[in-house]
Amino acid sequence: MYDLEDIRSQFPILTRQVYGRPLVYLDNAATTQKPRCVIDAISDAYCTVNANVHRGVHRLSQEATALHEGARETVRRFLGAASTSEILFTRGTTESINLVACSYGEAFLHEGDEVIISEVEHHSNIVPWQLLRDRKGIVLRVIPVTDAGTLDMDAFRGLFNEHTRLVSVAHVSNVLGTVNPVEEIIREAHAHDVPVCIDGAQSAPHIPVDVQALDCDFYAFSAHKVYGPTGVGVLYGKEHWLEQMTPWQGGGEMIAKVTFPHTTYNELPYKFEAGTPDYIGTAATAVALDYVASLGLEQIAAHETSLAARAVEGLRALPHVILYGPAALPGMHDGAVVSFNVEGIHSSDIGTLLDHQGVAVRTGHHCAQPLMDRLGITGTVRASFALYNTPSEVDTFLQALTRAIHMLKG
Ligand code: 7TS
Repeated sequence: MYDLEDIRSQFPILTRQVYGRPLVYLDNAATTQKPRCVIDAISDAYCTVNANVHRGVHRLSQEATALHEGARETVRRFLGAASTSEILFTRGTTESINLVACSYGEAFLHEGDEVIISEVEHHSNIVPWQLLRDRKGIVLRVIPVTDAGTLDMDAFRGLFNEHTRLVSVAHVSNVLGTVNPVEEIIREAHAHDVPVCIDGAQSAPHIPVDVQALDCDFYAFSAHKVYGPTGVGVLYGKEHWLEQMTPWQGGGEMIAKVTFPHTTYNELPYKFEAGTPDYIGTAATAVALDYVASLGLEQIAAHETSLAARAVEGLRALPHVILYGPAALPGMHDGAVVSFNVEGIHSSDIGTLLDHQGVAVRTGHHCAQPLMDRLGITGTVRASFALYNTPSEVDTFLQALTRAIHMLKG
């Protein structure tokens, strides 16, 4: 039973007011709010077990290590990975993708080799590959987006050649909410012996993911978008690849033996985790993932999708509103994100008028400028839903938007 009132009571921030009105937080694709159990986990860890991990003979360090490594096991379970040696902790999706670009890039990519990305990508799945292009002379190939906001799969199939070495694509678009057909993408890429990296920043909070069933080679997500703390990310990588990849950062933890002439590296996953990890953050991440699992990602997704459908229905009925992506088509998409504009009005003007009515949305290019170029716009207003949002909040958002449109368009 999905008890919204009980769920909301666990998120302290949801009781606050903005400009004298109850906060309606619809910027969840940027970051989610935190339940009390996650906030308490951070405070409890600092109050009771704080000590550096992996290196202390003393009791506190052992307990902190157990929490940190226990969190790795929780992430392994959350993703359905075969082993904790395939679960690397990072600072976020961005760092996870940079790790793949640097370490996989160093080991496997040479001048003239090709990496396939797509036109819907967040900048964090574009720029790391451009940096690699500038270092190594690789070539980027881009899957075009159709007018419906979906990936052009025929064009995708046509991008493969003997130089293709990696496909790196978003599971869910942070702008359009489109769920990309990653199963098909992975099947196609593997048929060409090409591994696939999935940017799961927007799917981890919304879609149950089993990396073994998906058979992806890498999968990246951020804890802060799954009700966990900021500053913690995850990279899942198949052991087969991770074993062959070189570390991208050097320091403590990632070594087996250091001498001036030569250093050998630690075993997985530590080889890729230089320096003191955010063990307080990983402990809180585990609490967040357990919280999500206790509610059930299927139920969460069904709830969020129904909120998005309600929003789309309301938006369609409003004058001057232009919807983007699958939301613009009859039938509904299954994401938790809706992007739109009001004819002739800058997205930030709408965002400001909504904010003054207590409704938090994101406006602008959403770190996806190439997609904006494709759509021929500079930005959108984006409402994105989470497990604690309510149908009545959607209605408040629609009423606030109606008022904003009335003010701006008369
Ligand atoms: N990939 C996608 C698809 C994202 O949506 C984001 C963040 C990232 C990568 C980067 O995640 P980070 O945690 O490393 O920053 N997306 C957004 C957004 O849509 N609004 O703010 C951040």
